[in-house]
Order: sequence, then C-alpha cells, then structure tokens
Amino acid sequence: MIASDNIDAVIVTTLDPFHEQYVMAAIKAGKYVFCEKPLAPEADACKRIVDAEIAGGKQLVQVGFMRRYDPGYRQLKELITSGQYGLPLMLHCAHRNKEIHNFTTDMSVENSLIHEIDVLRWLIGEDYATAEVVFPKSTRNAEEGLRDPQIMYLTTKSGVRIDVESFVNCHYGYDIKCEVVCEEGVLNLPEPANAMVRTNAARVTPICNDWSERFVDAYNIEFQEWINACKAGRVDGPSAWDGYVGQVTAKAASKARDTQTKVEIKYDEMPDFYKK
Ligand code: ISE
Repeated sequence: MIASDNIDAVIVTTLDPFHEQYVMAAIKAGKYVFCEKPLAPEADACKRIVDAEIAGGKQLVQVGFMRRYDPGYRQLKELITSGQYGLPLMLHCAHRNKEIHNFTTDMSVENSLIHEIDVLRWLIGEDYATAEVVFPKSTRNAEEGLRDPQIMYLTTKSGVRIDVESFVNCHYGYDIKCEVVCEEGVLNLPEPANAMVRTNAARVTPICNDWSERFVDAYNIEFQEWINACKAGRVDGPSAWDGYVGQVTAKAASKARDTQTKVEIKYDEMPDFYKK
C-alpha cells in the first residue's frame, strides 16, 4: 500500500516497535512519512532510519513531537530567541498526568518525559550533556511496578540545568509546567485559557483532564503544517535526527535511573544533511 501510486504520504501510528518497518518502507518508496513519537524504541533503530534517509538523498521523515506546535511553547521560544531576557540558565518543569494504568517505572522517562526531552532541546537550541533521575517518596496511588513520582535532571552542553518532575498519578488533572529562568527575566508556559468560575464559596479555574484536551491545538497545527510542507515538497518539523537524539537521551536517562548515577549523554556528530 505504501508503494502504491495513489498514496502521496504516510502516517505511522502503530505500536512503537512497528514504527521502523513502516518508516523504512516509506523511505524506500520515496514518500513523506509522519511517524508518532518515539521514532523507534531503540536508539540504534532510529540511527538506521537516519542512515536510510541520508542514503535516499532526500529528507522525508517527520517525528510527532507535537509540543513544538503548542502556541504556548511557541511563545516561549520566541521570547527566548528574542534575546531580550538574556540567556536561559535553569528550567523548572513538571509533567503531571491525572492517572495512568499499566505504566512501568521506565515509561515515565521513555513514554512521558520524552516530550520534555525534545521540546526543551528545541526551546533552548542545545544538546544535552548529562542525565540523572531521582525517586522522591512514592505515592500510594502508583500501581505495582511503578515508582511515581520521578525527577529527571538534565544539563546541556553549555551548563543550563533542567529539572522535570514526572508524576503520572497526581490525581487532580493533566498539568504541564515550564519555567525558564533567564539572566534578566523568568518566562512561564501559559496555562490553558479556561474561564474562572465562582461557586460554593470558591474561585475555580478548571484544569484539563488529559493530554488530548491540553494539546488539541498543537495536534491540529502539527498536522496542518505537515500537510502544507509535504505539498510544498519539504520537511520542516522534528526530523529523524531529532528522533534519534531524543531516544539517545531517553536511554541515557533510563540508565541513570537504573544505576542511580549521573550518565554522560553521547550522540554521533550531526550529519550535514540535517543542518539547516
Ligand atoms: C502519552 O504517551 C503521551 O504522549 C502524553 O502526552 C503524556 O502526557 C503521557 O504521559 C504519555 O503516556
């Protein structure tokens, strides 16, 4: 089906372990391909996709890191790149889900925090140098086999220090926070705009229930921009290289968690093919 002349472009949203084979088939057929995150569960598989794309001579792959399309993160990116507030020094972030079932300790990094790994690297325009993961006291609401919450610490090559809380059973809503502390100002990710209601002797501003509600605009913008770019004959979203870097970082953070040590993150050199 992917090779058919009636197919212009391919969207891969199968289970993670099956991403590689369909992305490879699309590259072989010379079709644009949008692949949900992660590009592949292992960094080696991401690298195979990168190599195949380079060998094909044309950029075709986009990875579904949709936070880059969220209007709030885009505002932060504009503020940072304006330079008006100086350089970012520290980022304090949180990724909270109301509740998740059948989730394991490794999924907090590899399935959840992978979003921060990508969007924060894009926000500050720098690769990571080290990763650590620590376990605070666990919530009684975590199912067996899950340490929840967790805190991931990342440093970038220039020394920016990032902390991200992952709390997948916070039991109050879906809440994403990002505070960028710069030399001359602190930038905060906007909260979703929900009307404040006065009721029962309280002022209440609703919080989203899950990611599909919180990031609905990001998903819509992402797909429209991807379609526009395909029609114009280019890829301008997160690349296969971004997918590879995300997975290398997630694996380093997982190793840091399992060994309870600080792990150095080592990527291959970015090929010229991906330099814009
Ligand atoms: C899920 O796979 C997502 O992509 C959501 O955005 C994230 O909040 C959730 O933790 C993940 O499990």
